[in-house]
Amino acid sequence: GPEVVTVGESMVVLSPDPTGPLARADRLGVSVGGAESNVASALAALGHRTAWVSRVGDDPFGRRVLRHVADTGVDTGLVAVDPTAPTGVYLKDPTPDGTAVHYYRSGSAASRLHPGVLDDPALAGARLLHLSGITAALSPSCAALVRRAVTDRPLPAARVTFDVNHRARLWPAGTAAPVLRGLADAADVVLVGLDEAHTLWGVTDPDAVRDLLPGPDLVVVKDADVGVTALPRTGPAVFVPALRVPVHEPVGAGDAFAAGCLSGLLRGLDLHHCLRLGHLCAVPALTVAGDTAPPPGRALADRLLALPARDWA
Ligand code: KDG
Repeated sequence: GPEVVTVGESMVVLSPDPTGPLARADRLGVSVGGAESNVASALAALGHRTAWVSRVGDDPFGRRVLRHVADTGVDTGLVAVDPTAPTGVYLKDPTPDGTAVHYYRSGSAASRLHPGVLDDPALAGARLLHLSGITAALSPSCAALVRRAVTDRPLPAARVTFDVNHRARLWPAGTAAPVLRGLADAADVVLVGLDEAHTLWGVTDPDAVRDLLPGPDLVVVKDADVGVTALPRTGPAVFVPALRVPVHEPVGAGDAFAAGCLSGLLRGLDLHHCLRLGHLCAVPALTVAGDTAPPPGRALADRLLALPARDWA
């Protein structure tokens, strides 16, 4: 069985090619995106046996999503194909102020994911179950799935990791705030952006995030191009500055960071090196237009991980 299981919706992504405002685009490039399959792909590239649990429509975009994720080395054997609901789609609208997204996903096949999808015996031995707050916004059955995963622990041996991933286009902050806080507090490891923690909960520094979320063993607070702070339940907080790279488009970088950080936890690295591995994995995703880019290979990553702290960033 897999070492890591991720659950969530993935979609076909349509983005103007060449890049520019969607309203004036003549051609759209086609790719695949979805926070939890992005994490799964990066973890597979880092050498972890990883399964992605989801649902797609019985349609060309569903086949495209399945083929893309399987080609990254992720086990897609537990992705259901739904003959009566479509695969979701999202469009990117790159503007000078950043990239906006437009979703065509309500009523999608993945919105019919439900709490029973984690009951397959093939998953029972997994060490890590990764979820995000996106799924909680998709439908009542998806919300119940995330709630059950963090509270009932259907994969008994798995640490539950939760990326807050507030998507304002799916639900307003006022609605999302208490739900995401409850889910995050019930997880073992939480990843959250300081910007989204501020939008959701009004907090402005990592310690305040930790005070709001006393439950997890570890809370990882990401502050964009500044750096990331890991706040364990016991022991001191650890900060690692971000690497300075030319950012092409940040969508997907959070997923790559999560994968690196989780890989470090699975490998038993200390928190400083877990955060470094997260940053290293985020670099390729930051510097390409697509949502995903393969992380650095193991040999290069291990050399960069071994740099003395003064040579980092
Ligand atoms: O983290 C990147 C994701 O947001 C993107 O790939 C699409 O899953 C997605 C979503 O729901 O926004």
